[in-house]
Amino acid sequence: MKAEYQQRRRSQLESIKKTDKKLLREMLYQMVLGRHFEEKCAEVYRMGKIGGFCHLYIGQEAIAVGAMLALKREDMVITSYRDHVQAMVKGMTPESVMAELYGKEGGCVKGKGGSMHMFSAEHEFFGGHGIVGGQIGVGTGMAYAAKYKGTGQVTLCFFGEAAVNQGIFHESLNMAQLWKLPIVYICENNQYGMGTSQDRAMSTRNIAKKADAFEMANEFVDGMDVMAVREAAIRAIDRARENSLPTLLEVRAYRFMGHSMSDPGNYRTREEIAKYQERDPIVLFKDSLKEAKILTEKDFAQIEQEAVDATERALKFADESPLPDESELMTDVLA
Ligand SMILES: Cc1ncc(C[n+]2csc(CCOP(=O)(O)OP(=O)(O)O)c2C)c(N)n1
Ligand SMILES: [Mg+2]
Repeated sequence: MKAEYQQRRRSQLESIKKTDKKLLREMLYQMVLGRHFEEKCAEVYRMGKIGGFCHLYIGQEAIAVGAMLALKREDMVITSYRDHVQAMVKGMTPESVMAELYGKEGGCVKGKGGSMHMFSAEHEFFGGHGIVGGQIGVGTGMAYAAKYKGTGQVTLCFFGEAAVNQGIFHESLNMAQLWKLPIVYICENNQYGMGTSQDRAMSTRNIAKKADAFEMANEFVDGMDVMAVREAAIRAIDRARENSLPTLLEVRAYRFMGHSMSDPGNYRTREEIAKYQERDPIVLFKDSLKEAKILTEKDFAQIEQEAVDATERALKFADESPLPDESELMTDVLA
């Protein structure tokens, strides 16, 4: 494990040297904010301030940050119910995400969506979807629309590894390659679909190669290494923007927490979780930035403080925001 960690750091260092320092700091900040925001969510959920389903992103921060900070502002993103951090990395405020979690009027969809349904058309963020794999079809349609209208937008479509077993994954990839759509499919392989490990549900470990069946470009990426994710995302986004072609990225990470707040996680061992926590993507990135002399412990403490402050402001905003008015009951609802 030690040798593997050293190897990752060496390759991360190479890539850090080629990247703008301000951007590196922003990447670290977004990862730390994502982690702290989600830890606070768990805390206030237990206090009863958040109701319903709530899926945390802890351990997977390098995927959203590595991929999304390689986008242009006008590019589009769609994801599953594990969506709080993706929404913030796309530019939505922590206030609007936390108030949504609280079911309050100040939330990004006025408190009517909750944890699984973050949306903001203004930020080109199209959910937040509870149906496993549903966003793969919708995201493919978004990419089709962008191509049809000639907007030049690229779509990033995130989904879990369990969604790959759904028919919609295969139907969508076929169409995307056939119609040459500007989309990047990002499979966040956290190795579990609820309590079921990938090994128990899929005949192969190799998800990236499934794209070969459609003659689609594909790559396997280390999801603990934010720079590796960024580099693979840039290659895929360029392919979409320059040549209007899709890519499938399989990004392997690990879900540090249970599937949702109601999951005690009895199906995996403490040892297994500890093994992955040893390679925490935030610690890895921080250590590499220190080695590259781009960051000091003091800078890191400053970044952590900024993340704490931003989360505290979001919690205060959500607490003080009113509940939605009764007159909102039937607005924005399709029946
Ligand atoms: C069509 C459908 N089937 C089943 C479910 C119940 N369900 C919710 S999450 C989940 C597991 C999905 O795992 P994965 O795609 O790997 O995403 P992760 O939760 O690991 O991010 C399942 C089976 C659902 N929401 N939708
Ligand atoms: Mg999964």
